[in-house]
Amino acid sequence: MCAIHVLPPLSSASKVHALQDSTSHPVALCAMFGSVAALVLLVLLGPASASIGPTLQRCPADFQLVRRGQTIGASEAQYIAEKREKVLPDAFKTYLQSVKRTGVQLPQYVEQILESRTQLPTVGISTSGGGYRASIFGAGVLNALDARNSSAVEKGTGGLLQAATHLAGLSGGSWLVTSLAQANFPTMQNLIFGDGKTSDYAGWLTSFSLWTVSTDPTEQAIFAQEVLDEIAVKAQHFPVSVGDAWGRALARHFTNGTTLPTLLANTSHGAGILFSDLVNLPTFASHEQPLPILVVNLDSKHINGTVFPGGTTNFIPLNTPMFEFNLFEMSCFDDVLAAHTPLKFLGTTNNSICATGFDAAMFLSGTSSNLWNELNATLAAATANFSVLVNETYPQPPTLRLDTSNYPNAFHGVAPETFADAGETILAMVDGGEDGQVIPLQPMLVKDRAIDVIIAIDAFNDAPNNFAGGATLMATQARMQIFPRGLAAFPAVPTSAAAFAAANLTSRPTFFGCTPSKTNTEAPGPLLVYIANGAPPRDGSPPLTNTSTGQSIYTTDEIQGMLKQTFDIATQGAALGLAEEDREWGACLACAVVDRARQREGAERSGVCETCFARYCWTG
Ligand SMILES: *[C@@H]1O[C@H](CO)[C@@H](O)[C@H](O)[C@H]1NC(C)=O
Ligand SMILES: *[C@@H]1O[C@H](CO)[C@@H](O)[C@H](O)[C@H]1NC(C)=O
Ligand SMILES: *[C@@H]1O[C@H](CO)[C@@H](O)[C@H](O)[C@H]1NC(C)=O
Ligand SMILES: *[C@@H]1O[C@H](CO)[C@@H](O)[C@H](O)[C@H]1NC(C)=O
Ligand SMILES: *[C@@H]1O[C@H](CO)[C@@H](O)[C@H](O)[C@H]1NC(C)=O
Ligand SMILES: *[C@@H]1O[C@H](CO)[C@@H](O)[C@H](O)[C@H]1NC(C)=O
Ligand SMILES: *[C@@H]1O[C@H](CO)[C@@H](O)[C@H](O)[C@H]1NC(C)=O
Ligand SMILES: *[C@@H]1O[C@H](CO)[C@@H](O)[C@H](O)[C@H]1NC(C)=O
Ligand SMILES: *[C@@H]1O[C@H](CO)[C@@H](O)[C@H](O)[C@H]1NC(C)=O
Ligand SMILES: CC(=O)N[C@H]1CO[C@H](CO)[C@@H](O)[C@@H]1O
Repeated sequence: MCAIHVLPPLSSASKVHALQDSTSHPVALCAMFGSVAALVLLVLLGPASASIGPTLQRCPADFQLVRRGQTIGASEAQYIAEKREKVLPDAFKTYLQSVKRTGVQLPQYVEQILESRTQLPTVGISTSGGGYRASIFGAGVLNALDARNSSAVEKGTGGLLQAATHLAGLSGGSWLVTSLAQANFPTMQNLIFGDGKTSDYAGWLTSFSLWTVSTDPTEQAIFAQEVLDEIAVKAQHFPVSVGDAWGRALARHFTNGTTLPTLLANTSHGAGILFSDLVNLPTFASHEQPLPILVVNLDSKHINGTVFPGGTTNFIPLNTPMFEFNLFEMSCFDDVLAAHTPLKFLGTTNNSICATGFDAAMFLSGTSSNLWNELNATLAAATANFSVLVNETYPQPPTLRLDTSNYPNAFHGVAPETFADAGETILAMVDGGEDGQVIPLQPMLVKDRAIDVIIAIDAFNDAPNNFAGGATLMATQARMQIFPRGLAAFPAVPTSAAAFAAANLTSRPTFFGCTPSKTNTEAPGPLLVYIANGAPPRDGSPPLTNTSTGQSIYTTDEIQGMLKQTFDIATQGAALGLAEEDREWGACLACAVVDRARQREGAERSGVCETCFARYCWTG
């Protein structure tokens, strides 16, 4: 159980380490919170550091607060169309070259589709939550799909990342997606460790914890003071809560503006990096980056429903509408709301006075990873003081929740018959995985996105020893029965953890949706390529990828070890019943990537694709 200190001694890095072995959720949360006491100290300290925040001004003449419907916005449509035109033809050719290096003979249709301009598949990647473990595992899979990694190219998987159009993350996965986007799409090595050259971006700085940057109380207090000061400008016009402080703490790991030597310096630490501004970065201007999407849950007091069983952090009923932040909009694609508001003007609630600067990248990512609403009375005591501290500095109305990340409700009055929170002035948002869907799949089921294949990366800890067990796919399957209208079909998956385990679906890559139902051939929905952190390495070496969710300090060696094992998971496949790697895996993955395009053309699956599908498809 986690120790709660009223005043020093401060929770030290070594104490955080001591918590690592536990798999229990409250302890994981404890480790994330680090030292509450140190934050109490900060009130004793002096003056403000830099504060950047949203401002209010008259709205542009053509401003539209809400767009309705289950379709994507014009800006996204344009970005994807331009990417399709300018980037994808070469990206898929490069990917095909990588697949062909394995020497496996591909059916003619695979090459023909990947070399065409008009029949190219649409690939989305969804990367799960699970704290730093999930950030690292997700990065490891992206690395195995990256054309810039020559080992990945040798394996026949390199290049798929460059051919993807959408990249969704939630919670720990949102840290990966946000840092990757804002750092201008570096390689995974440079993303995690920095490139040692740019002074702007130094990597994830995993040598210090999320809340506890130092064992020295004075240093820790300086850090805490800065975090609190950095939300001063926002607090002038908007509600603030623990979610704002959390975002500022996370920014010291996942954005530009922080290096180890300047950790405590009065510099920006990424304040002012807006999600909607990222579109101006060079790799977005050139359409190289997939469109980043962060998923969050609404913690509504108006919704009663069944909480999906199984996951340790499941808390939000599955019948709650869910939200995403893409580069252009905050969106709800569920039919009960089906509404969108421009991200650039997040914080706005009418058409006359507009907020800008509200969509701070790490505030959004901190929302996607905000688990504070889950704390029970015992643990609430530990964080109450933190929330109280924010509230003492910037007093909030008694009705405002201090445990959630709060957004002025742009959808006030929208769909009052079906949207439970239409009457609320604030939308209280929390971690995107709290409904049990810990892989952000729903953005890939938006029909208008026409995703053909989802690479679903699972580093949740729903199985023993912090491994992934498939519960998150079951949650999405269950939710699709509650919100079926207007979304693409989700492939059938098993309905029990035991079934996942018995069929080894988490210990090797698995394809779902290989045989879409005959009645549904018009719109079969995407094929799912599921890559899970499900088992120790087949070669018998000690598993490194199953760290606890609460571990937030990692050495370089630890991370490199995890990346190496993840690389093997994502590049080796598994020949059924065999211990060694499947040399056809690169080809098999390509077969999955083109399969919906093949179906559209009316070609028959053949050659290696037939045997691959026999090997990797779950058929129920
Ligand atoms: C609250 O969390 C503590 C710490 O894990 C646990 O011992 C206690 O049983 C929990 N209480 C409830 C009501 O869930
Ligand atoms: C930090 O810098 C800002 C300007 O960037 C300044 O207003 C503030 O006083 C500084 N704080 C400290 C503690 O030096
Ligand atoms: C490719 O990935 C492997 C495995 O993680 C790693 O050792 C290597 O450094 C990577 N290469 C590049 C160029 O990033
Ligand atoms: C962050 O730093 C990288 C590396 O210097 C740079 O390419 C990128 O443009 C920066 N991003 C932002 C949002 O300033
Ligand atoms: C939810 O359940 C609570 C307790 O049973 C009840 O008081 C409340 O009215 C219900 N709310 C809705 C929206 O059904
Ligand atoms: C519009 O929103 C602003 C900022 O929240 C508020 O101050 C103003 O009163 C609102 N105007 C109307 C007409 O509701
Ligand atoms: C926050 O502070 C205000 C003003 O002191 C108080 O009225 C309110 O109840 C506090 N909120 C919470 C949740 O404690
Ligand atoms: C990782 O899995 C192994 C079993 O394969 C287990 O012994 C070990 O305790 C696990 N590590 C963690 C941190 O859960
Ligand atoms: C699952 O894997 C084990 C070896 O790890 C093997 O013995 C068993 O046959 C596999 N089961 C299926 C259904 O493939
Ligand atoms: C858990 C904890 O630290 N609680 C403290 C919160 O702050 C009050 C005074 O402000 C203390 O009395 C509690 O012990």
